[in-house]
Amino acid sequence: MISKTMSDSLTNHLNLELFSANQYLVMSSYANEMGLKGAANWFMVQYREEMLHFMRFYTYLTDQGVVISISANKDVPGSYSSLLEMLEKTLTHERMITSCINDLSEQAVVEKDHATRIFLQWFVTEQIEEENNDRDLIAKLKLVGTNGHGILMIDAEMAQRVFVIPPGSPQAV
Ligand code: OFO
Repeated sequence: MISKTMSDSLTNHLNLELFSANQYLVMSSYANEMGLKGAANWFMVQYREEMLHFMRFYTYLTDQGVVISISANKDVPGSYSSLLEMLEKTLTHERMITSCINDLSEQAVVEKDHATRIFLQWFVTEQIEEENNDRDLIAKLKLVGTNGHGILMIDAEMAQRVFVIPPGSPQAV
């Protein structure tokens, strides 16, 4: 049993995960256009991870008997001056997501909704890794500045990222 306020909050967040996915899909396309195939791969993997996050919320809500609603997608930003800018925007966005997950967890505690609190635990941990990945790349990009060779080395590192479906994940990603 899940309250209406909790299911509304989770549905809002489900839509945010979809927005995240779309944002990273556009960034992948943008990086590709900049000639940064490794970064394009990195953002494509990020897109697929966000779709997995979306599906986690979808599955949890439907298992709880909630019919989900998808909000009209707000426009996804589509113009960036550099890879550094894309990653700085990514980190800012992920910090906002972390804050939303914390608010949802707090709401679950207040409502004594332990099923939702446990469901959200995976995301609490996941956000640490997400922010850490972004910070690491930003630090490296700041070190190389506008040096093309340095940026291409980071691009080559970003090419190594592989999409891995964590155990227990929902289907359909
Ligand atoms: Fe990028 O994080 Fe989803 O939750």
